[in-house]
Amino acid sequence: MKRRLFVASLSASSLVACGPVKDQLTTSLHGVLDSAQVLNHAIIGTRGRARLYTEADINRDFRVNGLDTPSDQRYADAARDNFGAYRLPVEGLVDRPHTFTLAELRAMPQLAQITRHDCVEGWSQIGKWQGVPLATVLAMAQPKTNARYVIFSCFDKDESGIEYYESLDLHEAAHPQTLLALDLNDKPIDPDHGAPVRLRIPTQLGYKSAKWVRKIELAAAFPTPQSKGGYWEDQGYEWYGGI
Ligand SMILES: Nc1nc2c(c(=O)[nH]1)N[C@H]1C(S)=C(S)[C@@H](COP(=O)(O)O)O[C@H]1N2
Ligand SMILES: [Mo]
Repeated sequence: MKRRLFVASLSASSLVACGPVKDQLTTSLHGVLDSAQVLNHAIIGTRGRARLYTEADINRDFRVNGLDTPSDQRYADAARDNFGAYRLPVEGLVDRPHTFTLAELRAMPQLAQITRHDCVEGWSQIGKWQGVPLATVLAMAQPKTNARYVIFSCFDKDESGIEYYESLDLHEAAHPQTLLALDLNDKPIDPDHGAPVRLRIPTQLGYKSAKWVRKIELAAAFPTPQSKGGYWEDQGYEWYGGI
Protein backbone atom coordinates (compact mmCIF):
# COMPACT_ATOMS: atom_id res chain seq x y z
CA MET A 1 0.00 0.00 0.00
CA LYS A 2 2.77 2.39 1.01
CA ARG A 3 4.60 1.57 -2.18
CA ARG A 4 1.59 2.29 -4.34
CA LEU A 5 1.19 5.67 -2.72
CA PHE A 6 4.81 6.43 -3.46
CA VAL A 7 4.33 5.54 -7.10
CA ALA A 8 1.26 7.75 -7.28
CA SER A 9 3.07 10.73 -5.82
CA LEU A 10 6.05 10.16 -8.08
CA SER A 11 3.92 10.50 -11.14
CA ALA A 12 1.99 13.40 -9.64
CA SER A 13 5.21 15.33 -9.16
CA SER A 14 6.60 14.66 -12.59
CA LEU A 15 4.11 13.92 -15.30
CA VAL A 16 0.59 14.46 -14.12
CA ALA A 17 0.44 18.20 -14.23
CA CYS A 18 0.48 21.02 -16.71
CA GLY A 19 2.14 22.98 -13.93
CA PRO A 20 5.71 23.89 -13.12
CA VAL A 21 6.99 21.05 -10.94
CA LYS A 22 10.66 20.24 -10.82
CA ASP A 23 12.54 18.15 -8.32
CA GLN A 24 15.08 15.39 -8.08
CA LEU A 25 12.58 12.70 -9.02
CA THR A 26 11.34 14.65 -11.99
CA THR A 27 14.86 15.06 -13.25
CA SER A 28 15.79 11.40 -13.00
CA LEU A 29 12.51 10.25 -14.46
CA HIS A 30 12.98 12.60 -17.36
CA GLY A 31 16.34 10.96 -17.99
CA VAL A 32 14.60 7.61 -18.40
CA LEU A 33 11.85 9.12 -20.50
CA ASP A 34 14.33 10.87 -22.71
CA SER A 35 15.80 7.62 -23.97
CA ALA A 36 12.36 6.03 -24.37
CA GLN A 37 11.31 9.09 -26.29
CA VAL A 38 14.20 8.96 -28.70
CA LEU A 39 13.32 5.35 -29.39
CA ASN A 40 9.63 6.15 -29.87
CA HIS A 41 10.40 8.89 -32.30
CA ALA A 42 12.77 6.69 -34.28
CA ILE A 43 10.41 3.72 -34.48
CA ILE A 44 6.95 5.28 -34.57
CA GLY A 45 7.61 8.87 -35.61
CA THR A 46 4.53 10.79 -36.69
CA ARG A 47 3.96 8.88 -39.87
CA GLY A 48 1.13 7.14 -38.05
CA ARG A 49 -2.35 8.61 -37.93
CA ALA A 50 -4.23 9.56 -34.80
CA ARG A 51 -7.39 7.53 -34.35
CA LEU A 52 -10.61 9.09 -35.64
CA TYR A 53 -13.80 8.96 -33.58
CA THR A 54 -17.50 9.37 -34.34
CA GLU A 55 -20.01 12.14 -33.56
CA ALA A 56 -21.38 9.99 -30.73
CA ASP A 57 -17.98 10.04 -29.00
CA ILE A 58 -17.75 13.85 -28.82
CA ASN A 59 -17.46 15.50 -25.40
CA ARG A 60 -19.82 18.43 -25.87
CA ASP A 61 -18.40 20.32 -22.87
CA PHE A 62 -14.81 20.10 -23.98
CA ARG A 63 -12.65 20.81 -20.95
CA VAL A 64 -10.71 24.09 -20.75
CA ASN A 65 -7.13 24.06 -19.54
CA GLY A 66 -3.96 26.10 -19.50
CA LEU A 67 -3.17 29.75 -18.99
CA ASP A 68 -6.00 32.26 -18.69
CA THR A 69 -7.80 33.36 -21.81
CA PRO A 70 -5.98 36.53 -22.90
CA SER A 71 -7.77 39.68 -21.83
CA ASP A 72 -5.21 42.32 -22.76
CA GLN A 73 -5.58 45.08 -25.32
CA ARG A 74 -3.67 43.19 -28.01
CA TYR A 75 -6.12 40.31 -27.93
CA ALA A 76 -9.10 42.66 -27.57
CA ASP A 77 -7.94 44.49 -30.69
CA ALA A 78 -7.70 41.24 -32.65
CA ALA A 79 -11.13 40.18 -31.37
CA ARG A 80 -12.82 43.34 -32.69
CA ASP A 81 -15.48 42.83 -35.31
CA ASN A 82 -15.78 39.11 -34.54
CA PHE A 83 -12.04 38.67 -35.09
CA GLY A 84 -12.30 40.54 -38.40
CA ALA A 85 -9.30 42.52 -37.12
CA TYR A 86 -7.24 39.37 -36.50
CA ARG A 87 -4.14 38.86 -38.63
CA LEU A 88 -1.93 35.78 -38.77
CA PRO A 89 1.55 36.42 -40.17
CA VAL A 90 3.45 33.43 -41.56
CA GLU A 91 7.02 34.61 -41.84
CA GLY A 92 10.68 33.89 -41.19
CA LEU A 93 12.55 31.45 -43.45
CA VAL A 94 9.99 31.39 -46.23
CA ASP A 95 10.08 32.52 -49.84
CA ARG A 96 6.54 33.89 -49.71
CA PRO A 97 5.67 35.42 -46.35
CA HIS A 98 1.97 36.13 -46.04
CA THR A 99 -0.35 37.60 -43.45
CA PHE A 100 -3.70 35.83 -43.35
CA THR A 101 -7.06 37.23 -42.35
CA LEU A 102 -9.59 34.89 -40.79
CA ALA A 103 -11.71 35.19 -43.95
CA GLU A 104 -8.78 34.02 -46.04
CA LEU A 105 -8.22 31.01 -43.79
CA ARG A 106 -11.93 30.17 -43.93
CA ALA A 107 -11.90 30.38 -47.73
CA MET A 108 -9.18 27.71 -47.93
CA PRO A 109 -10.00 23.98 -48.16
CA GLN A 110 -11.11 22.82 -44.72
CA LEU A 111 -10.58 19.51 -42.99
CA ALA A 112 -12.79 18.26 -40.16
CA GLN A 113 -11.68 15.48 -37.87
CA ILE A 114 -12.99 14.01 -34.61
CA THR A 115 -9.94 13.26 -32.49
CA ARG A 116 -8.92 12.84 -28.90
CA HIS A 117 -6.95 15.46 -27.05
CA ASP A 118 -4.70 13.95 -24.37
CA CYS A 119 -3.38 16.21 -21.62
CA VAL A 120 -0.39 15.02 -19.57
CA GLU A 121 -2.46 15.80 -16.48
CA GLY A 122 -4.22 12.55 -17.26
CA TRP A 123 -7.46 13.54 -18.92
CA SER A 124 -8.67 13.24 -22.51
CA GLN A 125 -11.46 14.88 -24.45
CA ILE A 126 -12.86 14.05 -27.85
CA GLY A 127 -13.81 16.92 -30.10
CA LYS A 128 -14.50 17.74 -33.71
CA TRP A 129 -11.92 20.17 -34.97
CA GLN A 130 -12.16 21.85 -38.34
CA GLY A 131 -9.71 24.11 -40.05
CA VAL A 132 -6.93 24.45 -42.57
CA PRO A 133 -4.26 21.75 -42.72
CA LEU A 134 -1.05 23.42 -41.63
CA ALA A 135 0.62 21.73 -44.62
CA THR A 136 -1.49 23.91 -46.95
CA VAL A 137 -0.37 27.11 -45.25
CA LEU A 138 3.26 25.97 -45.28
CA ALA A 139 3.08 25.05 -48.96
CA MET A 140 1.81 28.55 -49.73
CA ALA A 141 4.60 30.17 -47.74
CA GLN A 142 7.29 27.95 -49.29
CA PRO A 143 9.76 27.26 -46.50
CA LYS A 144 13.41 27.81 -47.41
CA THR A 145 15.69 24.77 -47.34
CA ASN A 146 17.30 25.87 -44.07
CA ALA A 147 13.94 26.11 -42.24
CA ARG A 148 13.75 23.38 -39.58
CA TYR A 149 11.05 24.45 -37.15
CA VAL A 150 7.62 25.99 -37.25
CA ILE A 151 7.27 28.24 -34.22
CA PHE A 152 3.87 29.35 -32.92
CA SER A 153 3.70 32.51 -30.82
CA CYS A 154 0.54 32.94 -28.76
CA PHE A 155 -1.41 35.85 -27.29
CA ASP A 156 -1.47 34.57 -23.70
CA LYS A 157 1.09 35.20 -20.97
CA ASP A 158 1.54 33.70 -17.53
CA GLU A 159 1.70 35.72 -14.27
CA SER A 160 5.38 36.46 -14.89
CA GLY A 161 4.60 37.87 -18.31
CA ILE A 162 6.09 34.90 -20.17
CA GLU A 163 4.30 34.24 -23.43
CA TYR A 164 3.10 30.76 -24.42
CA TYR A 165 4.75 29.38 -27.52
CA GLU A 166 5.28 26.03 -29.17
CA SER A 167 7.25 24.52 -32.02
CA LEU A 168 7.14 21.53 -34.35
CA ASP A 169 9.63 20.25 -36.84
CA LEU A 170 8.57 20.49 -40.47
CA HIS A 171 7.73 16.80 -40.65
CA GLU A 172 5.22 16.98 -37.77
CA ALA A 173 3.92 20.32 -38.98
CA ALA A 174 3.15 18.89 -42.42
CA HIS A 175 1.47 15.77 -41.01
CA PRO A 176 -1.92 15.49 -42.77
CA GLN A 177 -3.81 15.65 -39.46
CA THR A 178 -2.08 18.77 -38.17
CA LEU A 179 -4.60 21.60 -38.36
CA LEU A 180 -4.84 25.30 -37.88
CA ALA A 181 -8.22 24.82 -36.27
CA LEU A 182 -10.97 27.40 -36.65
CA ASP A 183 -14.02 25.45 -35.43
CA LEU A 184 -14.69 23.20 -32.47
CA ASN A 185 -17.79 21.00 -32.61
CA ASP A 186 -19.23 22.85 -35.61
CA LYS A 187 -18.89 26.35 -34.14
CA PRO A 188 -16.12 28.93 -34.35
CA ILE A 189 -13.68 28.13 -31.53
CA ASP A 190 -14.76 30.06 -28.44
CA PRO A 191 -12.25 32.34 -26.66
CA ASP A 192 -11.47 29.82 -23.89
CA HIS A 193 -10.50 27.09 -26.37
CA GLY A 194 -8.14 29.34 -28.31
CA ALA A 195 -10.13 31.64 -30.63
CA PRO A 196 -9.82 32.46 -33.38
CA VAL A 197 -7.03 30.09 -34.50
CA ARG A 198 -5.34 27.30 -32.57
CA LEU A 199 -3.03 24.53 -33.49
CA ARG A 200 -4.58 21.09 -33.25
CA ILE A 201 -2.11 18.22 -33.54
CA PRO A 202 -3.80 14.96 -32.54
CA THR A 203 -0.61 12.90 -32.88
CA GLN A 204 0.98 14.83 -30.01
CA LEU A 205 0.24 15.59 -26.35
CA GLY A 206 -2.12 18.43 -25.47
CA TYR A 207 0.45 21.08 -24.65
CA LYS A 208 1.72 21.02 -28.25
CA SER A 209 -1.71 22.23 -29.49
CA ALA A 210 -1.08 25.95 -29.02
CA LYS A 211 -4.17 28.09 -28.43
CA TRP A 212 -4.57 31.76 -29.47
CA VAL A 213 -1.96 31.62 -32.23
CA ARG A 214 -0.66 35.11 -32.97
CA LYS A 215 2.22 34.42 -35.34
CA ILE A 216 3.80 31.51 -37.22
CA GLU A 217 7.47 31.69 -37.95
CA LEU A 218 9.77 29.31 -39.80
CA ALA A 219 13.21 29.15 -38.32
CA ALA A 220 16.48 27.23 -38.33
CA ALA A 221 16.57 27.09 -34.51
CA PHE A 222 14.42 27.72 -31.43
CA PRO A 223 13.81 31.40 -30.64
CA THR A 224 16.66 31.75 -28.12
CA PRO A 225 19.75 29.66 -27.29
CA GLN A 226 18.10 28.81 -23.93
CA SER A 227 14.80 27.78 -25.49
CA LYS A 228 13.79 24.13 -25.41
CA GLY A 229 11.11 24.74 -28.00
CA GLY A 230 8.02 25.67 -26.02
CA TYR A 231 6.53 27.16 -22.88
CA TRP A 232 6.25 23.81 -21.08
CA GLU A 233 9.38 22.39 -22.65
CA ASP A 234 11.30 25.25 -21.04
CA GLN A 235 9.97 23.91 -17.72
CA GLY A 236 11.01 20.32 -18.34
CA TYR A 237 8.45 18.76 -20.65
CA GLU A 238 9.62 16.80 -23.65
CA TRP A 239 9.79 18.71 -26.90
CA TYR A 240 8.63 15.64 -28.79
CA GLY A 241 5.14 14.99 -27.42
CA GLY A 242 4.17 12.12 -29.71
CA ILE A 243 1.46 9.73 -28.55
N1 LIG B 1 -1.61 29.37 -25.84
C1 LIG B 1 -1.78 28.30 -25.05
N2 LIG B 1 -1.98 27.11 -25.63
C2 LIG B 1 -2.16 26.01 -24.87
C3 LIG B 1 -2.10 26.08 -23.45
C4 LIG B 1 -1.88 27.35 -22.87
O1 LIG B 1 -1.82 27.51 -21.63
N3 LIG B 1 -1.74 28.43 -23.71
N4 LIG B 1 -2.25 24.93 -22.70
C5 LIG B 1 -2.01 23.67 -23.38
C6 LIG B 1 -2.46 22.51 -22.63
S1 LIG B 1 -1.45 21.94 -21.41
C7 LIG B 1 -3.61 21.85 -22.95
S2 LIG B 1 -4.05 20.41 -22.18
C8 LIG B 1 -4.53 22.38 -23.99
C9 LIG B 1 -5.89 22.66 -23.41
O2 LIG B 1 -6.77 22.97 -24.45
P1 LIG B 1 -8.30 23.21 -24.12
O3 LIG B 1 -8.38 24.36 -23.15
O4 LIG B 1 -8.94 23.51 -25.42
O5 LIG B 1 -8.81 21.94 -23.48
O6 LIG B 1 -4.06 23.57 -24.58
C10 LIG B 1 -2.67 23.64 -24.76
N5 LIG B 1 -2.38 24.84 -25.50
MO1 LIG C 1 -2.21 19.85 -20.91
